[in-house]
Formats: sequence, C-alpha cells, structure tokens
Amino acid sequence: MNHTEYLDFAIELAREAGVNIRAAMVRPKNIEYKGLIDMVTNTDKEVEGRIISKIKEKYPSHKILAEESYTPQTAETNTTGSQYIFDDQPTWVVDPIDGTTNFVHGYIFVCISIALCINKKPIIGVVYNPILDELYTATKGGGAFLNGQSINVSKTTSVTHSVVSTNYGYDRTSEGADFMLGNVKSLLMNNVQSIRSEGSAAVALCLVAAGRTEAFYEFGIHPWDIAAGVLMIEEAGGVMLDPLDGSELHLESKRVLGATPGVADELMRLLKKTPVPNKYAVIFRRDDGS
Ligand code: LIP
Repeated sequence: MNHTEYLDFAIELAREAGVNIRAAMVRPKNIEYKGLIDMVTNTDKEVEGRIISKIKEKYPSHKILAEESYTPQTAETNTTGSQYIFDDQPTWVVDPIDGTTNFVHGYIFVCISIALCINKKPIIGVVYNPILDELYTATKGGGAFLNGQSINVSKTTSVTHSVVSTNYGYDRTSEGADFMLGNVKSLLMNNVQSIRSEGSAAVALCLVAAGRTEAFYEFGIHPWDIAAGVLMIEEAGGVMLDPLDGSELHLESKRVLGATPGVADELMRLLKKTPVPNKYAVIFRRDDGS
C-alpha cells in the first residue's frame, strides 16, 4: 500500500476542485434545499461528480462515501446505527464543499475534504481551502502538514487559555438549541478564553491541528465532514474522542471532539455538564457488535 501515491492523487483532486470552487464562489449560485436550511449547490454536485469519476477510473475496486451521493442504508440493512454503507474496505470519503453555507454567502471558510479510509480509519487526509490557498495534508504515521510545513497542536493546558470552536449544524429545534447553548454556557462560565464557529468542520479540525485553536466539538456531524480532519489532528499530536463519553471516536458516531491533549479532559467535563438529548446519544455499534 503506497500512502504517498494516494496522498498525491488526493492533492491533485483537491487542487483541481479548488480551481472550480474559487471561480464559482463569486458567481451566482444554483441552490437546492436538502432540508429547512441545509443547502446544496450545482458546484457541490459538479465537483463531487468529477472527483468520483476520477477515483473510479484510478482505483476501480475502491469504494466511495461522498456527501451528495451516498446510498442511505435501509431499515433492514442498518445494523450499526449508521446511515451509510461504510465497511472495512478501502473507501474514499469525500466532501466536495465542506462549508456549503459559507460558500453560498462568500464567507472564506470553505474547503474540499478527501480521506482514504481502511477499516473505517483514515490513512491519508487532504483538506484544501482554495480561498486562502491553504492545503492541509496527513498520512497515517507520517505527520501533518500545512502547505508543506509540519504542524503540531498547541501546547496549551488550560481552557482559560484556549480558543474552542464549535458549529451549530442544522438542528433548529428548541431541544437542539438548548443543548448547543448549554455547552457554550458551560464553557463561558468556566472562563474559556474564546469561542469560534468557522462553519466548516473540516477547516475547524485543521485549525486545531495547526495549533491555531485548542479544540473543536460538534454533535450531529457526518463522516465526510471529519474523516480527513481527524487524521490531521491525530498526526499533529492531538486527541480525537467521542464527546458523549470520552471513548474512541468512530467516524459514524455523529459526534466529534478534537483537541490538544492538555485540554481534552477538562473539555469533556465541561461538555458533560449539559444533558445530551436522545438524538445525539445513540451509542455507535460496529458491525462486529463492539
Ligand atoms: C457542514 C459542516 C458544518 C457543520 C454541519 C455540516 P456541509 O457540512 O461543515 O460545519 O456544522 O453539520 O455538516 O453541509 O457544509 O458540507
């Protein structure tokens, strides 16, 4: 298995997509709604279509899990609590535009996120923000890089010296709002230095990897938003956890906490002060039942 070959290929895909996204960002957009506020544009679909056909051409035996074209699992086949067909085979996990809302509004945090996973774990990851021309790359065991320079998580050991980031997702229920605001209140009342919301989980995870923020958490997230960013943090010396209980993160668990090790435990305690609604508390099960 050649990680460098996979990484170079993913970089090529991301840079090509970046040219389209940068040009499209300043043009009128063709928007469809997937829900009340969750949008998809013609650019998301075009970029994803191009990436998928190039992966199929180069690695015909590999699987693909992509935001705009995944196959939902049916009630009969859904044994793990996951919405997606995602198994242990080599699988490219792709978000053509992470931060679609930002893209529509011309707000600078947008990126292409591509990871190759084996056994549902990322072995290479690429996150490219074409607006800022920032290319984050990582390979399992090979470190994390921003535009070719090695990156590391911050050395901060206290929430009081931490910038913590979260996103507010697409849940607009009263229960969802109470939960999100409860977590923010818990952080504020425990003197977090500041809170940010980039609006792109992949970008937010990379900011932690680069030591620009200390942590990122979100409830209600998908594998394509986080697969590449998870590897970026792990390779930059950070920790990835399931913020429900601090256990090992699964890409399908719908929850994510990525942090510099010095603040992970303190953050877990603060987030746990807010009761988790049932919809975010599903315990993720693997196919083997573990
Ligand atoms: C979005 C994320 C955003 C998060 C949403 C959503 P999209 O992805 O990046 O940060 O809050 O849950 O997943 O729809 O822009 O690809």
